[in-house]
Amino acid sequence: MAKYDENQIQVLEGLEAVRKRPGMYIGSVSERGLHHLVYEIVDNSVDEALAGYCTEINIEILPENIITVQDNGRGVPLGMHHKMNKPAIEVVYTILHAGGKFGGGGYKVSGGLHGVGGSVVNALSEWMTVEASNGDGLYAISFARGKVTEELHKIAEQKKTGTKVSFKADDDIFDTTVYEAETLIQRFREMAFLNKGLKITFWDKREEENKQMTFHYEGGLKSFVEYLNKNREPLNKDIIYFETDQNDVQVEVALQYTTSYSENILSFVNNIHTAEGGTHVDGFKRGLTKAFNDYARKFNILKEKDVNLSGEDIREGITAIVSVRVLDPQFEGQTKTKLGNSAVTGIVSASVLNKVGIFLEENPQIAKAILEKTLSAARAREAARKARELVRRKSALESTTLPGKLADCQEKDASKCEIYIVEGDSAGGSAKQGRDRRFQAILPLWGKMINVEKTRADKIYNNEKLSPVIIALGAGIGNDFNAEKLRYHKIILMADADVDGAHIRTLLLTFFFRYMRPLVDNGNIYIAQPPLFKLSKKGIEDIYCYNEGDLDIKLKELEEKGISRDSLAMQRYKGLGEMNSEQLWETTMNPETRILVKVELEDAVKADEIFTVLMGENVEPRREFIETNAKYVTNLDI
Ligand code: 28F
Repeated sequence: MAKYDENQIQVLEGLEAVRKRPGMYIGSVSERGLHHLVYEIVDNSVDEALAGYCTEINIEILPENIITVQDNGRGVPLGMHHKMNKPAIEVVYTILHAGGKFGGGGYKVSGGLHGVGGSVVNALSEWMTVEASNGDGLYAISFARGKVTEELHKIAEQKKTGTKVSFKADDDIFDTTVYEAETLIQRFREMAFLNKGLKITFWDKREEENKQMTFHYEGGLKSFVEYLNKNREPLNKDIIYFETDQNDVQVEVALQYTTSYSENILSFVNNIHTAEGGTHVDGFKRGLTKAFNDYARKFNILKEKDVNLSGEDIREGITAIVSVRVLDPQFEGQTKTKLGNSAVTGIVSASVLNKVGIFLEENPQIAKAILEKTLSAARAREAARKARELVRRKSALESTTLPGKLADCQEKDASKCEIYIVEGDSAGGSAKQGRDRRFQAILPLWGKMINVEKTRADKIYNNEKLSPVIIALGAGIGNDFNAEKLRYHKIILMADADVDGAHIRTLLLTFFFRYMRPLVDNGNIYIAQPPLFKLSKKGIEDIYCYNEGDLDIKLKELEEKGISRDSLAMQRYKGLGEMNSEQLWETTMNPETRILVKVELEDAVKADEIFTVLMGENVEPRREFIETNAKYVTNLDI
């Protein structure tokens, strides 16, 4: 009978806690949580790289979604752990938070969900095997759901050091155990950018995929900025890059200006993407603004009496990565991705002010080009403010200047209201008739709208296609955006399933992503799914199908009821206009029967890239993107 000393009990309690509430440790048991398992294990190898011992990490997905991660670090120690009287390798992979790999001294910089480490992955895996070599033989230990099934034993002679972890996620825990290669690839690419010189290889060996990629960037963050700007026109050819190390805070920054109007700053703490920003970003902005204003005054681009250039104008067109490493990061915010350490602000601000100041002095022509752009942004913002004042005054004067085209709803509580933004007057007409006017408003849009990716804020306000949307939603745009003033909590885009419909939908989504970002982050935006086919036959109710798969299922069901396919009339819908108001209500607007797709942005980097490619200046990357992705497009009306 194995003696249950306090160590075993600690292990069992830890595993119990993790399996009972996995969401507490990996965020969720959805596909995102599944992917976190991989990130946690990879983070252990990245720690080994940060300590200077690992130069390569290889990740594979095997058939049946088995993951293997291998590094060429020192190998998890095989010796007895001083306190736990069992091998360190077992401690690292079974005791919660045993990660503190380098104790107090070194950096425990692994991130994932703030260093829960390999023991959580072990607890949530049907099985896991950890192999390690410290230089005199390869040893292995195996587990099932975190419990040892095979004690540590030697499996081969091996001089090379390193660690290899293989695991299969537990079907009993996760909604899905099928990995999405593209999502993992995004994160591996990011890890390689954040850890310059580290080579990460990925191989998806599942039959239908067989995808192999290698990420290796000697340029680190510089390569990251190049990657983010690959579809933009740079303003300064070479990328401004520097790293500093002060009071246990490592700062690494890369930035480049382009002709775009958006501000694109990505920030990381100990390799964790801080989507909500924090003190490192505040410090970056403060240092940057001061560097440019000091330079502008020193070289008389700003006169004594001129007001300072605003941070917002200075950051127009910037792509920047701010990556810091701190010993004890304090994470705040809704999704715990905002850095709270106040000391970091001053450290980052000082290093940015110093390094950017030197760069501007050494590159006057680049300084001039950026400042010219800043000054025109300031003028445009002033014009936009005036335009906004005009719109506001106009709407203040005739307080009901809601756009004429808007058929508003009766309900006044915005959380119960929804607005359909409909493409085309005909569909708009039948939507107005078919809707439930108590809580559904209709705003028909027609023709092409401007592409905000290529336009500055002042043009947005005056655009007669977009201003009805801005006024109808009532929450303003850009820095003025105020979610409290939103008049409808559901904004539903309803357009034809053809290329024009897709184009107007993409233009609207680009506009929302660039100028009303909280709508996207808070999940206010939906896409209506009109039916693609209608099956009809005398004596039975019309049957609507929403895509090819749905059609096959419905046809099979009818077949089983003895109704053959050729006894049915099948209509393929080319556009919303082909439905009358009852059909439109029944199939696409009635909350009981409709299908809505909520627009969610999993990954801001990916979304930014898509919007820049699809809507940006350069044609070439767009052609490339469409050619690469065309095979995924279904039902494209030719
Ligand atoms: C595929 C996953 O887990 N790699 C790891 C190491 C290396 C050391 C270590 C890990 C000491 C006692 C805490 C080796 N030599 N890849 C990995 N590589 N853990 S995990 O040490 C664990 C600490 O418990 C290591 C000297 N120092 C550290």
